[in-house]
Amino acid sequence: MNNPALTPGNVAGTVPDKLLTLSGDEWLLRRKGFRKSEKSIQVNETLLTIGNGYLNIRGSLEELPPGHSGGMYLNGIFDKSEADVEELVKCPMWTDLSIWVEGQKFCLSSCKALHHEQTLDLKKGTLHRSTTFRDPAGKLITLETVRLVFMHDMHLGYMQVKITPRNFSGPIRVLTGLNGDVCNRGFFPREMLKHLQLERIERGRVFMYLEMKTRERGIRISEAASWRLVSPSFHNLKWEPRIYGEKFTSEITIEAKKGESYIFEKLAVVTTSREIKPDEMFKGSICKLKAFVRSGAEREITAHLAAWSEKWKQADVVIRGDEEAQHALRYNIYQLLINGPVRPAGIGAKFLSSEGYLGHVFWDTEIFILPFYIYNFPEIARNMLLYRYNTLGGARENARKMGYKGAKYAWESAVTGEDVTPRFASKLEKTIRLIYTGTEEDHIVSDVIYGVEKYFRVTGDVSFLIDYGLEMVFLTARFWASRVVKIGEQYEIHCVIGPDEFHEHVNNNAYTNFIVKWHLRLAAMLYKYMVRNDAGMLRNISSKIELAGEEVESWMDISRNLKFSYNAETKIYEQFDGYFSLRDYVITDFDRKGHPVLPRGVHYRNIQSTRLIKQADVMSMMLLFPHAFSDEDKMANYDYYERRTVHKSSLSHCIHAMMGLTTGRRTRAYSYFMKTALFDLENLHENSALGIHAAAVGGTWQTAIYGFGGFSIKSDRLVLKPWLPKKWESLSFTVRWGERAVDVTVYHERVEVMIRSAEESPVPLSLYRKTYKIEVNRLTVLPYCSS
Ligand code: IFM
Repeated sequence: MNNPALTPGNVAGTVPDKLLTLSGDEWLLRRKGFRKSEKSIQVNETLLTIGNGYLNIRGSLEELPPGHSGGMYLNGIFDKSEADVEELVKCPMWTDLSIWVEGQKFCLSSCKALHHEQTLDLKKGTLHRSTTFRDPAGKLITLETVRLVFMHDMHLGYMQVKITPRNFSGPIRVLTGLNGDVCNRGFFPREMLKHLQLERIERGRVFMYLEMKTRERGIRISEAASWRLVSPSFHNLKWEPRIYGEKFTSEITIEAKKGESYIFEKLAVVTTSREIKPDEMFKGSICKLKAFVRSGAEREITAHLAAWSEKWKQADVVIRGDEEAQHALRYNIYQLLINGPVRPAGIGAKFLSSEGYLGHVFWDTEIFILPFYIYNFPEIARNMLLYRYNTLGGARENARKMGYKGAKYAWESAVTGEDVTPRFASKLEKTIRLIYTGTEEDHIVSDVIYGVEKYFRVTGDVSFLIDYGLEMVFLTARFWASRVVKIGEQYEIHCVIGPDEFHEHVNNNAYTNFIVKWHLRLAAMLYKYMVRNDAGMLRNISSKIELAGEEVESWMDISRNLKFSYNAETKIYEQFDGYFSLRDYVITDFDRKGHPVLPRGVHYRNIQSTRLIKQADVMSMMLLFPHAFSDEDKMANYDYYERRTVHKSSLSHCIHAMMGLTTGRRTRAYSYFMKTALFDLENLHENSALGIHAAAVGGTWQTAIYGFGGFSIKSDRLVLKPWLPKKWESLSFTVRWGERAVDVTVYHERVEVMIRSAEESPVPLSLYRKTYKIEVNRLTVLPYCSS
């Protein structure tokens, strides 16, 4: 078949090289060489993920060598089918490509790589590959690819492929397509879970089209793509589109000349029936594709690069004097930039980088990830919180099922907000056992509200609070009022799991009790504020959820009288009832990677009978509520718990970094920061193959801004208490605070602050406890203090 799209004049030209050239080294993540091990292949795939928060694609090699775990994931597309619980669905792939010469596939597993490198350009959101293969017959081919999904138009994708035969001339077959024959990997080895079924597959003169739908909810996913040789142009090229079941393959055979390069382009459009009516999907996708083909990729790439440049202008954090830290921090910010939901949606604990944790949304989202968006892209933060509002129905169902009132946010959440925590998991002790986080790790309920309050405090988005936030705050407060038990004059919370998941079924976990205390007080205060200031609006909300003043009084009472175990002599908070009577061990040894080594006699099967903890727990409480604890308390608890923490969670290091900075344990703070920042880049827990640790990514940003930058906002005032490691020359960042933008640069001898604002009145700033009035729209230089 002749491909009319290939006729000269019918296609837009190739994209000018300058658009796709790589940025400077400091913006690149280079992965050189190829190792056949499944782990190594999959770690690269995770690290090299590209995306835009709507659709993200793992950085798989186009030929998908054995052991690969390639995948494209769309935010919010979940399905259960034969899986234990709903999981993020692996969607049809459009980036697969294979090259064949005389029956030999050019694949890194069967050919020798004379040179191989994949490079992620963090500044431009592009993934580049360059490989020179030698096949068993000695034929050399260089393959260069660039792929991206567009930041300014979430539905579009682009791939450029350049093939150069180095030492031969002759036919080369190049195949690519749309592959709906994809399965999730499941829980057990070699388990494959099919979540999609074919709805429509079609080819046109210039396009291929595939439409699949999720088996349970019937959400359709369509992909339309064009595939063409753009240089040199041939008049009579053999183009063979073929359909095999759920797979579309489009083959082009070129009569290649030695040393000549052949450039192909694939343009793709991905949509779902959430954005377009099912019966309009085909037409809509094809029209969009045709428009894309007509205007050519150059225009879209230019717009994409402009969108990336805007993102970085807002979000970049610059560390001078420490290249490793700078690079790692930028990588983490890149991850945040490619995962911000463009419509109301959650963010999973592995972002959209894999099926790890089944794509579920945890407390990681509000406590670790959300602050970056609040301070940089509040509209994205709003989308994340709207997801929680939209899942209130599921949260009410969770409470009802467990015999409670109000709304109980799910420990693991997907489409509806009903709890989707799997019943079994292979835990650290390497056995399959029941897990209780879904029924006991209830602090999530207040973690979500913590996110709501923080969002409101920083953005001042009153309409969000009135339209959505209050209902969330009140319904979840109602849950807690039905969840607590009254023992004498005190209230207690029984049978929970705190952030430290080694200890299950415990009573009065300090973190949980503290955040609940805060939450109930907040709910009561907001109610009272509304009574005074907007009684009409309050009436609407109250009648919707049948809320009366007496109920609110009980929240205040519970908040005042929740139990805490604090030893005034030692200043230590007991992590939960009975913790101090457990066997005591401290960590004294560390392995090569700096991980704590369990003391002799302790293993993951008996660790619950010791005081060793998995991750920051009391420390998290002190970090989230810094004003509630004295410096002495913080120091005493840091020193006590840090030695008993084994950091078996990626959420732990950043909390210790920030608490280390607060308590003056600065050297360790830096090393905790680097552990968080390099968590996936160095595959610290050897599980990055299963996806990016999103909480560590958010925690990296927080440690830079809150920790080293010492930045916070306290009602109407800006607070700065920066501290720079010796080798850092400076730290610069910009945050948004309501309508204002705040630029901060910290040097060893001065702190520069510029508040950009249309509102002209000066802003109070506390710097190391001294208060200044900062004139807006002018650079203010203040003294730095390192002690
Ligand atoms: O939410 C975390 C939890 O705190 C520790 N285990 C992993 C979860 C998902 O990241």
